Amino acid sequence: MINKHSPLPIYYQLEQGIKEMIEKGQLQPGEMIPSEREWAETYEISRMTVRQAINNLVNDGYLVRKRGKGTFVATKKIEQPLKGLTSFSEDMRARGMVPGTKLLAFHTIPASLSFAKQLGIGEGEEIYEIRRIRLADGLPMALETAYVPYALVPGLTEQNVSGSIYEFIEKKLGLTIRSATQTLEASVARKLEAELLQMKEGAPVLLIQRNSYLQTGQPLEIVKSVYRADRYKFMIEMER
Ligand code: 16G
Repeated sequence: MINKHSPLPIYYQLEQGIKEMIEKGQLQPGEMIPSEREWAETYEISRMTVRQAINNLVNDGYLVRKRGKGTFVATKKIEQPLKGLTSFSEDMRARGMVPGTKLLAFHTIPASLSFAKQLGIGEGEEIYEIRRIRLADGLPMALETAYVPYALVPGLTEQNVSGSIYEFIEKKLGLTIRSATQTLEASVARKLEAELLQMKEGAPVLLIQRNSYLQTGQPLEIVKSVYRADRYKFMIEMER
């Protein structure tokens, strides 16, 4: 794994080597990796070099450090294609995972001017504010806050929004969700977000905003989400 005559820095070679062991399954998610001392002795390199490689892998989300316990292989990130307009529940089920929801807030508020414009309604008209933690196999993945015009789905209940909103809108209300625009930006978890997503304050997150529309062209929702960057990566297919 380490070639001391290579022009590549040794920490980099070790980093790539460990990554390869993870990709090939020689090191499994949840498994504890050897200690710094063990790597250093096995490859006759300095502990400083080992530390640098491991730090990089921790920062990139391949490894996690647990204080007083050791360093472990991280759970593999969910690779989410940005292609079809799918719901969280559909995405998780397609991966053989069980989608879940923890409802944090569900009420109506008057639309601000900005929300009203985006939702094609008048300022001050009622909109639902639905705040949910989305879970996959019981683990928190994202924090979502959705804004939906009240007049569009007047009968929404706590029970409906605790399951799949898209399923309710399409199967129960017979509306067709047609298109969406989505933006994605990097940020860090604030205190409350970190608590809700069970991560450290300041850890990297992805902020996603989706505005989706019905077949009629009517805006359906504005959803602002905070995704754990250690659990997700997004994939875009391109053609030229
Ligand atoms: C996804 C959508 C969100 C939508 C939700 C419906 C993103 C970034 N967001 O999480 O806009 O409201 O799915 O999921 O993909 P549900 O049908 O499971 O409630």
